[in-house]
Amino acid sequence: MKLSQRLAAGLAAALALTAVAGSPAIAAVPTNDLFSGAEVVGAVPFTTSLDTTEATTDADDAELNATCGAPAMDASVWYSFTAAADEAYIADASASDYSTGVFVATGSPGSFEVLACGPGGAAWQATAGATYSIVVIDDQSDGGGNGGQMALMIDVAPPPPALEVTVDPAARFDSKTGSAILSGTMMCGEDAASAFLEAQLTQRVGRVLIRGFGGTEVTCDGTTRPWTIEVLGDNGLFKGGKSATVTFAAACGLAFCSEYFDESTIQLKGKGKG
Ligand SMILES: [Ca+2]
Repeated sequence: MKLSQRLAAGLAAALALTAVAGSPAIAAVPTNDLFSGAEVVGAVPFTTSLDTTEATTDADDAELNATCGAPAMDASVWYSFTAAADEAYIADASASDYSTGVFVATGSPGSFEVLACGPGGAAWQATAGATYSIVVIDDQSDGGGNGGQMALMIDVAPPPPALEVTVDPAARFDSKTGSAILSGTMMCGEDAASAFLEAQLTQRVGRVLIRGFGGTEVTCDGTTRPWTIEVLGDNGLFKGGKSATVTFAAACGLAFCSEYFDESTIQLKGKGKG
């Protein structure tokens, strides 16, 4: 019993020593730390994993961030990608074990033009034959550290989710509360990562322009569903009659959003069946 325990402990210690001796004292500075060493990306889909703990930041990073405003630009690594076709692409580093930001730019130091940037990833419309710098940074949103184990995927971007919205030409209003209840239908594709539906209602009541704003939760599963939004006037009660409404909806996928915008005049009709 005791012997086997000692053996086990000794074996574990030996393994630990081997592990320490077998790994480098520190991670190396990535070869694509700088613009000049950018790793060329061949065909997509492209995936890579890289230890960026020794990556550095410099003035080129700051130039890119001048138009984006990431909280930090630490541990940047560079990729160079020449698009094969006029197509939308996505660079996604969100699977990394630290908080990343992704920049996509054309040009070179001193004349960068940033096309897209965002936390975790960025998507952009590419032109066949054009070369893009794709830069993954540690944006420090997680509060510290310098880089980590980065995971990057570059591929043709998925299309925006499907989105269809209708707004009913008549809405109910409740004379007690002065609220209007707008309605309609909405369908958004199940590939939507986020979606919303909002409405603004304005109505002239006497000399006053009553305004109100409301929104509702939406479910994106490809099914057309009815929606209602209750709108309370910010500065008075809505009444029966004509009213102007602006409805805005969006459904966003991994890369792009579909948007819906409608401006119309609807009828507010009294609550109840008479
Ligand atoms: Ca760098």
